[in-house]
Amino acid sequence: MPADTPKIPGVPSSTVPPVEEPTTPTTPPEPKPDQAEPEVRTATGTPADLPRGRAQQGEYLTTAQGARLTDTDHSLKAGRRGPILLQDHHFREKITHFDHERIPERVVHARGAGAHGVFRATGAASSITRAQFLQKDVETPVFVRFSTVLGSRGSADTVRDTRGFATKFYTEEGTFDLVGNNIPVFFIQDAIKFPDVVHAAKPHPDREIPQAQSAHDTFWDFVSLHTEATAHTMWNMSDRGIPRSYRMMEGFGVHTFRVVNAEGDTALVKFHWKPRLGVHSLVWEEAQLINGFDPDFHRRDLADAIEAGAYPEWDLGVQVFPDTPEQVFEGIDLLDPTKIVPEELAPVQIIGTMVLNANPTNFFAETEQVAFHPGHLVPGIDVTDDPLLQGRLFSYLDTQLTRLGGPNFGQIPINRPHAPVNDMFRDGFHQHAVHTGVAPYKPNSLDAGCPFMAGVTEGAFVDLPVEVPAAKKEREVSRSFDDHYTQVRQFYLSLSEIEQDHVAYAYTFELGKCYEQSIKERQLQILANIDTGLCEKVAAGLGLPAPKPTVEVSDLPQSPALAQVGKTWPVQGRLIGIVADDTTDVDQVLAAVQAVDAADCVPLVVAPHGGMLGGVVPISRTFLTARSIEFDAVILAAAPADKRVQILVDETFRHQKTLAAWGPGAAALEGLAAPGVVVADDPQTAVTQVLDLLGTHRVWQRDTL
Ligand code: HDD
Repeated sequence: MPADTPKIPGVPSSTVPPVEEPTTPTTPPEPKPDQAEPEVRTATGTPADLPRGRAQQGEYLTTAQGARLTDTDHSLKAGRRGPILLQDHHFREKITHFDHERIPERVVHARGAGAHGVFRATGAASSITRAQFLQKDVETPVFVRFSTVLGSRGSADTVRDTRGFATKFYTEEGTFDLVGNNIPVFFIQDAIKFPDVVHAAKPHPDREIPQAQSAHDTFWDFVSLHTEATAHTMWNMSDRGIPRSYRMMEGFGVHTFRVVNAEGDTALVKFHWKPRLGVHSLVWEEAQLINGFDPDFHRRDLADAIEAGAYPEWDLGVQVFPDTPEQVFEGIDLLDPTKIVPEELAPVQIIGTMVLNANPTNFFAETEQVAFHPGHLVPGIDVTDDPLLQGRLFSYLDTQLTRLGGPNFGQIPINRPHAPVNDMFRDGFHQHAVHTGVAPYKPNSLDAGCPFMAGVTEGAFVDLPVEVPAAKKEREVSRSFDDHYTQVRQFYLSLSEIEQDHVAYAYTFELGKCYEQSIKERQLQILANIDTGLCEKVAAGLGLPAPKPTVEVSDLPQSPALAQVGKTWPVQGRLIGIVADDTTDVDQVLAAVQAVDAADCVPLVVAPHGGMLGGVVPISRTFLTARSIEFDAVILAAAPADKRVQILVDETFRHQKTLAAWGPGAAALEGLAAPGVVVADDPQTAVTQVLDLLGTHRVWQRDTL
């Protein structure tokens, strides 16, 4: 502030000493070793050597045009107490930019989390596809975005919903996007119904509630009238609708794709992602609590795991079918996206593995601006005539024009192909390239005819000359799409009894949130057609009579691959709470922490206060900040008489998680003798038993919900 600034009558001068400007920048801290920097792509597709760690790297704050600034805290006013002057170009530039910081959120899948990684092919697919990135030992950089479907960008993570699982492979032959979900079937068979299902499932247009969930009248109104949605709806009501973690979800390409090998032979395939950690879910009460206590649960879980070096991995697999003119396999129409092909009929053959090993550097630049499109195909992979896929081929390109502000979204760093681009596209909003030359057209002579067309031997994408059956134009689907129930019954009966109970509970919850009696009755009729037992359970919960089936649904063989419960999985990355207080033997707590750590799990010590326990063990959570939902298991090294610890124990028990104790901690488990409640002699034994029990995810024998 200049010393001669006139004083305002009646207002004392500031006594705060002026800040010295500009401040001297200090060197940014080195990134942690486990925070490997994701590759930053530039206009030419080569990694740029950009510094990281601070928002601003330069010495002085400048305007957007590079002029150095003296002050960014005060607008230019006519006197200290006067109006702001229109001439304040810095104020207007700063606020205008801020006003436009948000872009439209995705109309669906608005809430998501992304990560960088690498895909390595086994080569097993080389017999069916010539795609370069699927040949033996080829490594391809990837970016994956997981998402919920219904909620807004700021909505909670653990709602009951489908999860998006979209992967961008930056291959040497161009970008391939596999834009899938964690559920292998879809609500509709024809893309023209997409606005209907989305309008029905999104919050009601009058009050814009409820947020991010299907438990409301319009959703159930639609799906109870539109029975082709029955399969997807039941998958949503199953535990698949509330995954424990993005790292523990399967992914499905849903549609059938057509692949072609080097000899020109074609086959039909369905893509599957198989998580190395297994498929696991939350329980509904837990999911609801998480929405309040940690709405970013899935986002945090993914980022924390990657930062800790516990890189999540998935195997990519394909089910392969002969490319017959009918495109039907074992009676299942491969063009119907509401149907699966059970793995027992067509095993999933592993063709590669994906590792996610780097968090995005900037959420907006990467996770928000990434643009997927099922039409981003590479030579060797083509689409089929699935009417849902055909419609998607239009929608994804179209939506980016509004969301990312024009046709040049492919130039945004995260969307830039790693293959050379010579597209002859010019101009348009947000054009970043400075194209040279005068002949961006073909044919030309001024550029000596360049660029040239490629043939198969030069790695061109060739549209496969697939026969289209002689047909008339009509707004119809194939009659083979008509059965909306048989596979749904197969899915339900393939689940374990526990999972079936969860399904019944989920329907009862969701329909219980509807107001319209007729909607509940209509949905009960659908359930009666699938399974009378399921219908009776839900009807009893709703206090309504269970209708009789109106159609006869035949029994298909069960598909054990559809069930989640009953298998054992690796436990790496699981979070284990260790409750202690100032009376606890610190060496023993340390031994437990080390044993958990040695198993590649995460020990989180919970104590009455923050800081260190006995000056030795760092405390991760206090009784105030800890809640059971964060832990996969809880070990008690003490039994403090604190209500919050009691809640922690109660919830952990209710949610079928392992509880263990040693020494004084045993008192906290008194009266809880049940499977999965372990009292051990020492910390090591307690940890070993917990890790053992975690292999099945939950203690399913304990029927506490
Ligand atoms: Fe879609 C986004 C998956 C049918 C129209 N979809 C979107 C995303 C995923 C899926 C994972 C988020 C991508 C990201 O993270 O940016 N969608 C699916 C699957 C479907 C499906 C597996 C069926 C098998 N979608 C579908 C249809 C239509 C759309 C039938 C329209 C006719 N989807 C869109 C969209 C979105 C989108 C409006 C919103 C944002 C975006 O595309 O980029 O165009």
